[in-house]
Amino acid sequence: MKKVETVLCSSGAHRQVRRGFGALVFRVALFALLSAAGSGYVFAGGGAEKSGSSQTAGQGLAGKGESLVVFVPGVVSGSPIYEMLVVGVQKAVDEKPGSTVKVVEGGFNQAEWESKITSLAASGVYQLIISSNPAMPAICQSVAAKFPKQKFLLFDGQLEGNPQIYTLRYNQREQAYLAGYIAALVAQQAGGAKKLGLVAGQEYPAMNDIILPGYLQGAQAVDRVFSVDFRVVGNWYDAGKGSELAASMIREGAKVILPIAGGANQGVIQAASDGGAKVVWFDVNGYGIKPGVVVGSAILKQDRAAYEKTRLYLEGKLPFGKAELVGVADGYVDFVDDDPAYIAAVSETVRKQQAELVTRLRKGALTLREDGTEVRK
Ligand code: RBF
Repeated sequence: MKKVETVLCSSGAHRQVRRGFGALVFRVALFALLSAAGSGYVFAGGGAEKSGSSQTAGQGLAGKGESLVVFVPGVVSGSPIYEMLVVGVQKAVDEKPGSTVKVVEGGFNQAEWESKITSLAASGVYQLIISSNPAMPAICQSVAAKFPKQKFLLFDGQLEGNPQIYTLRYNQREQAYLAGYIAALVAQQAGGAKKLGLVAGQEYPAMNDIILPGYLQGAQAVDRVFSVDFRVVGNWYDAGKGSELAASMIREGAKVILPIAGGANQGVIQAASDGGAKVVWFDVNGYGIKPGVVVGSAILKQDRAAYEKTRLYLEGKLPFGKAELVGVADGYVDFVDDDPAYIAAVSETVRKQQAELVTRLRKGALTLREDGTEVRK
């Protein structure tokens, strides 16, 4: 395990990290889906309910098909990882006549998620509850114990050995490494301080142990001198706070910033645009959001995974009890290098260097374990 030193600054939400040795298209598709006939969409967080007419409770119980529910731990809008989840599940359901899906937004109060999932399970309506984020396996495990027939399909989290739960998570060490590598190459070419930024919605084990160190590791593979200024918004929606944190980082020398903060990402991109800094996007292709400012997109294929695993479930073949991990070589994590806005924003020299890394990862010539160990073939 590689060593990561952290220095807490006065704000408590501001860290310098240095290792010593060492989509727009989606939104359109999503809203088309959600407004299409047959899409139930319930805002459990805000209280407003817009459930679709054809997604009625009880459907599926009479052998007509399966009733599924997507529980979004937060809100869909502004969080590409959730947008992809909804799109993928909906596609699988659309292909299976008689099956239905309802999307429930759990809202930002994390303390309410377990009781909301409990209500969904207690209703007895949904054969499968689908969700996504690293906090969900523990919550669903506790609900599963009370409802032994309830099944769960969970992404972006891990739990093995519970016969009611299947999980799939992504190799975010590789995803973050790709982000750190392009960020450092771009910063290096810009000259000045070898300093990057990362703005997170909150701290959680996957962030602290995998994403942040992976980002730093990728940057230091370019030059060991690189450091990462890590700051935390404290929620997944506050664009004003995101902008404030990013502006402060830029004043202190950060050249490229990686925002992983849901709706707060918009503030980061605005501050970068105003302050002459660049942004690397995470989870989906972000080049179109601010062409010229977004210089990299390290993506997850959560739409693909959600489609495939929901389909597998509908075919009766989802291996409950298992926990899968997928990375670049498996085709579920990648770097978007063929977008015209990437080609226009980043010099050929830098693109060539990034391409070498991307190719090695895609071919499996290089893989990164989650603890950061590099495996070369
Ligand atoms: N990512 C988002 O984009 N939006 C969210 O609302 C969001 N909420 C999260 C809540 C918790 C409790 C945790 C642990 C993570 C959350 N994430 C969210 C981060 C997400 O799981 C993932 O790490 C990032 O999207 C990077 O792939």
